[in-house]
Amino acid sequence: MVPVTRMTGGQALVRSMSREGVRTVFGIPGAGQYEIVDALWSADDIRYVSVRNEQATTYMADGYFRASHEIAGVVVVQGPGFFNTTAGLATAYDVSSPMLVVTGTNLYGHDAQEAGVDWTTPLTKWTGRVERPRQIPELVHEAMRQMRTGRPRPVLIQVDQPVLAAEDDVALLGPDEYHPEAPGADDIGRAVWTLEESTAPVIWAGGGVHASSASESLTKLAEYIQAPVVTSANGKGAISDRHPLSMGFAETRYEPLGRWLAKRDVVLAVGTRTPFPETEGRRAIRIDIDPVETTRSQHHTLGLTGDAKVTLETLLETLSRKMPPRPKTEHKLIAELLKNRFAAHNQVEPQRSLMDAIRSTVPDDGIVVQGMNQMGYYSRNYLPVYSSRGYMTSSHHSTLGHAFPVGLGAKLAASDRAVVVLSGDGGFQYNSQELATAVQYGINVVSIVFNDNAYGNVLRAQIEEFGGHVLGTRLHNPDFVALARSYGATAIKADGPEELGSALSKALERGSPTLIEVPVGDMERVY
Ligand SMILES: Cc1ncc(C[n+]2csc(CCOP(=O)(O)OP(=O)(O)O)c2C)c(N)n1
Ligand SMILES: [Mg+2]
Repeated sequence: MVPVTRMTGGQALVRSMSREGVRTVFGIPGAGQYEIVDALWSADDIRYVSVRNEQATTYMADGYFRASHEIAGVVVVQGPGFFNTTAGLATAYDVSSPMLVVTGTNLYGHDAQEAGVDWTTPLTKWTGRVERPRQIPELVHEAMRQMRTGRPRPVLIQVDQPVLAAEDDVALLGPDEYHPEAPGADDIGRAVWTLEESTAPVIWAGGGVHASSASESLTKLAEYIQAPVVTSANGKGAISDRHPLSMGFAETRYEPLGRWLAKRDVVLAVGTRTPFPETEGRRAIRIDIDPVETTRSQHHTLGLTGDAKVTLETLLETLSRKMPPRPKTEHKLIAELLKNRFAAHNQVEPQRSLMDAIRSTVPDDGIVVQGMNQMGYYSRNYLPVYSSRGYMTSSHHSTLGHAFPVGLGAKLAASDRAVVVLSGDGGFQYNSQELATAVQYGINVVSIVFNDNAYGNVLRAQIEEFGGHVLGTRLHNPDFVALARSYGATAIKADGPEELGSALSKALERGSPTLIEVPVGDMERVY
């Protein structure tokens, strides 16, 4: 028998979150959820981080999950509080980051509610409501199950204030253990056969590799079959870019890489939805936790629905009983291709020198967050990543403004890893107010703000593609160094790669929230 205790809905919610393993909650307190915040006040094992705009809550919970695999809570007031979270929620949905969002039910105003409108559906994997405190433990438990099984994505619980305030007999539950899903033996058999037959396989790794902690298993399989590995942007670090089989980001517009990829006879795609280019006679295997991805129609593709780590391990185990490891015949060829790709004459300045300064300063296990700015775009191709969960992007969502708060969340979850955010002046100002949060909670993220006083990408498009019709892209900016200092952060201006390297190195040593402003001019773009 589960013991029954008298408590309020607010207490039932917080105690359930605590029992289910939630250790951090992001939010802004307010009417409709006082009871939750009050219960958090007496919860010793949950840290409450209040931010300056709810927009940061979901970005932070996203970074928090990606760095640690731990699920954070987000508690926001209904209506505008919730609506402020939605860019982060949509991005988290897109990059498959789960988080437990809690708000009230009157989100839309009466008309919309009466019409049965539910705007949360496209933003969440699952939504639940409760009418009585005693239903809360079961609901939180189900929310965790939704996030810990299948494709991890945000979920939402809606609880009205009267339910939070009401007392009830509540039976608290504990966490469950969830076992990773594995594909059936037949599918494994078919995949093994395809890999055995292959003479030139390539592995295409995505963010799912990080989500299932499959980096080591992927590297082992790659070594056994001697398959070079390319990654999506979010998959960077799935195999260390120091590994002789790593081919880096799958930039097919770089022609030598595109041509090389076109000649591979089997593509083994792991945890990525990337629709790699199809070539005549080529076969593909797609491993994904989400059957939506494994059953997507693509020519000659075998879909394996399951957890990436378990599936890769089963594949290797089965394969190693059937064939010996393949000889290392391609290392030289790969090294040659990469040498050219990353050679100075094939890249642009000042991006290359600035990126080199960053890479040579950030430790191998550091986390770099890519903002939607010119240095960020450049990093997708040319920043080598040496560790799993060491590089974070907003993937297909291309969310300007996410980088700084994602970095804050990542640093909270992984305080022993250096976290460096690549921002532009435009993107940084979406959430610059969270410098206050960083200082208040001692979140020692280093933000590099590349300042061209413009929404530079868009400005360039206006100049190059729209006959110089410049509108809305030149920016009046604050003095970033003074702004950051006024919040109590450390701030410095760095002119050029050398100063950037030394400022970054000092910032990482010092370990305080830091902003480094790097003035830049117009930038060229390749890809
Ligand atoms: C939420 C959102 N709004 C708008 C855009 C369109 N957008 C993409 S990049 C960009 C400009 C970014 O400016 P900045 O951060 O200064 O970087 P820069 O391009 O100057 O390097 C804009 C407006 C977007 N991707 N996301
Ligand atoms: Mg800019």
